[in-house]
Amino acid sequence: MPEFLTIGEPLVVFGATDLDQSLTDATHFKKHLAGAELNVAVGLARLNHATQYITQLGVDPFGKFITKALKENNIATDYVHTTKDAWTGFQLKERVSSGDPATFYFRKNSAAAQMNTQVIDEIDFSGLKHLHLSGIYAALSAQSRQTLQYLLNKAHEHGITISFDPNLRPALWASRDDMIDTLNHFAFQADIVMPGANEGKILLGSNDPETIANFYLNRGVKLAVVKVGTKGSFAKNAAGETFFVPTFKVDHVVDTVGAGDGFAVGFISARLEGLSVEAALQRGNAIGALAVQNAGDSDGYPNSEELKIFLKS
Ligand code: KDG
Repeated sequence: MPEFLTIGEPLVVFGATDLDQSLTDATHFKKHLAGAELNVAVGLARLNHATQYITQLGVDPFGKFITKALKENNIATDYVHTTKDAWTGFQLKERVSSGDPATFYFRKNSAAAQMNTQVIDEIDFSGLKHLHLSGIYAALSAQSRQTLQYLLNKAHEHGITISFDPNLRPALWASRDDMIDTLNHFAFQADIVMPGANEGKILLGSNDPETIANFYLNRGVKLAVVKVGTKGSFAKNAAGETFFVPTFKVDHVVDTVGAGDGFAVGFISARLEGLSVEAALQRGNAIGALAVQNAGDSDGYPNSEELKIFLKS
């Protein structure tokens, strides 16, 4: 019976294989699976957590590629819809020797952006323990924001814990103010909020982990988890306890995209398994470190055995 649920827009990403070439100049690309919430679903399923994913695909080769990948990754497809009226989104991604790669989206008015609240009405919430949401789905359309709010309300009614990763993507928003207001509006309704410290700078004007945590804890969030770049991860709970776990050293970073979602996989899966906040931060850091050593967003996410070996080493 599924215990983990998420909603979002899956993407196909064409990652350039030409190093340090702009998207204009790169000529070779490799196809991977992407989409922040889908990354989290892939990671949870790989760690044997029964996972449901709500989305909508176009009737096109990208949609078929994603459906195949969902099945290969043991993600339930009961709530994966299709429409003939819109395409599945995709994006291009640079390959860079340092820093974050530039990306370019082809996703406006995509199939996933057009899901409405009816898709939520068909969900069987029995047995579900955790819902993970991200600000990317909130950025897609007025309809996606309405659907997200409806899902949040239903999850609250059913007593399911909710995590929210703001996942700031300014390119998807009409304005910076709209982005900040909407993301904080959703964040305040979650049990666990997990921004990056640099996102805190934009969302509330500070990149100090404890200031960020206090901002959300003072507004009803139970646990604030802050990813502090290459340093580690910090958490503070409503009782005022603080935790910090440093990151694992990575010798060769291939691609930073997907590391934040990998962190979410580690943190959420550990909490679902009853581990402490500290152990959850450590597992989050571990999967983030594994993620950056591979080109695809989720290609480096481990199964239970691989995770055990990495943590031992
Ligand atoms: O977090 C990784 C995502 O950025 C990537 O998979 C693509 O969902 C995506 C987005 O909208 O940026």
